Amino acid sequence: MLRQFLVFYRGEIIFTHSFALGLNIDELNKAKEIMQKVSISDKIISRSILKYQIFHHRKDEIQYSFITDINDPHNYIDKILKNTIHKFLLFFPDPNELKEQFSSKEAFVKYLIEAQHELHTKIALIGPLNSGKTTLYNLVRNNDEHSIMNFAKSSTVSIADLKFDLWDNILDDNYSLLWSKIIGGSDLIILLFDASNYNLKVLNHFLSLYKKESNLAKLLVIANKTDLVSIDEIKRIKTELDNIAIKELSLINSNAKSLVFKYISDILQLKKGLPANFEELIKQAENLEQNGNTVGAIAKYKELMNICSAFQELDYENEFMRKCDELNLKLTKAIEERKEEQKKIKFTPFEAIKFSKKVNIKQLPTKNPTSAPSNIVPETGFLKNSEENNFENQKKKIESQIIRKKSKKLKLKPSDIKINLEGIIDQERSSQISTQRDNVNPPELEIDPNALKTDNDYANALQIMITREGGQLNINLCLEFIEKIKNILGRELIFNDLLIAKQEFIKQENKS
Ligand SMILES: Nc1nc2c(ncn2[C@@H]2O[C@H](COP(=O)(O)OP(=O)(O)O)[C@@H](O)[C@H]2O)c(=O)[nH]1
Ligand SMILES: [Mg+2]
Repeated sequence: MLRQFLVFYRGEIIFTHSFALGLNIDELNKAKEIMQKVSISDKIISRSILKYQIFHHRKDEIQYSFITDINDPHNYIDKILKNTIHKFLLFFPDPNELKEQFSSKEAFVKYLIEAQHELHTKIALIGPLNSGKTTLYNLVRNNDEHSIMNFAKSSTVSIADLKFDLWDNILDDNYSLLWSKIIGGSDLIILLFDASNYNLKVLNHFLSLYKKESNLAKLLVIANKTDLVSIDEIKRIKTELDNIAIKELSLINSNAKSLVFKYISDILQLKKGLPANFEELIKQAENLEQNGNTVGAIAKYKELMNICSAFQELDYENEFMRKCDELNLKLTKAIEERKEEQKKIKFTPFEAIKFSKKVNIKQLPTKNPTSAPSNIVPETGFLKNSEENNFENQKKKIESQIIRKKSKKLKLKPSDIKINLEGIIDQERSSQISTQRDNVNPPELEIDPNALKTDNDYANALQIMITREGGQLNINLCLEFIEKIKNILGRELIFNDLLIAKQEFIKQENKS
């Protein structure tokens, strides 16, 4: 049967129409390459590719291809392809303008549908007497019956846009020699048997007839009259005929016609209508693209490509593939640019960071809680270390800091921060406390880099590190500091950034 018609112009696909599953985009491109190497022009040549045949004709810069089943007769296809090319040139004299010619496209597809009918794709009903063949034939056929000599009747059956010739025998002998005439030249053989009364020997006879006469045709085996047997019985039949795929049917059921159509569509892999949400998926992809979510848009276009491939929408598939290529290129460029920028970014810009916001700092607990903090630099909110840097204050400062951090829902687990107060106490005992900040041994605070997840975690850790060095920075400013560093670097922070940030801060503080 005719599966696809394709037109290439200067190596690009400019027109496709699919009736059934054929070659996908990649396979087509391979086929196109093979065909381009063939120097013969103005003559139809055919090749077998995978399980299909390609009938190919090249004239000047345009190539035309029919993709058909492997068993389709050459002389017949040749004739129809020639007529189709002639018609195509009448509809589209200038291939450059084809994209805009919507109405001509529709009219040409109508012509293609007619051409498919002309091919007389044949479906033959075979099987033991009394299995329900004639009942099925009458259920699905159109009103255009005619006799084929004295052994068969034929009518057409329409499924979607396609038309097939359906043959039913009028023989009353399972072993008649005329069965081979019914089977020969078929695209699809439907072997029907009565699930409530069948004979394995007779079934095997029909199976061997199929293999002998038309084994390139597709085979659909149906157990009919399932209304007369139990589910267990059907299971038993399937086990008995375990190397054959068997479909179930009851022709007295109201859904019998649509079920038969579904079985035929599936086995011939006919083109299905696109899913209902297809348009919606396109919109989603376009929105993602417009909103700058390139990765999301690529994923959505790939999803659409898979749908198009399954539904044989090659035009769409091609379009989405181009979109993906475009976006991938954009993404690669953006990544490259970002890498270049990151290379330029050094840690030195930290020194340029200035806090414009004035943040109030609560006075740390001192021996005289009413006295105003004289050691705050007004523009920055930084605390200068001076006389409060005695050990008692240092200890209280750490303790109050821990309380503050707890109240701010610190995301670091308590186990991530270990404070060794013993060290402080030891120093207190040794009473070798200097009023100079540099001489004070800060309490030991250990931070687990792996526990740092959010900006708040980083801000808290930075505050702890600064405190260890004897400096002090309000938690809000720490957070602001973290955000600015992130902005400058243009990436997520790592623990090492904190160490450098802390050093920079202490350096700045020492200068002030
Ligand atoms: N119960 C039942 N009877 C069926 C079914 N299909 C066909 N029949 C009956 O089986 C008999 C033989 O059907 P027919 O189509 O003439 O079989 P053929 O010899 O294979 O053409 C007829 O009486 C049909 O009404 C079915 O699914 N269920
Ligand atoms: Mg009959």
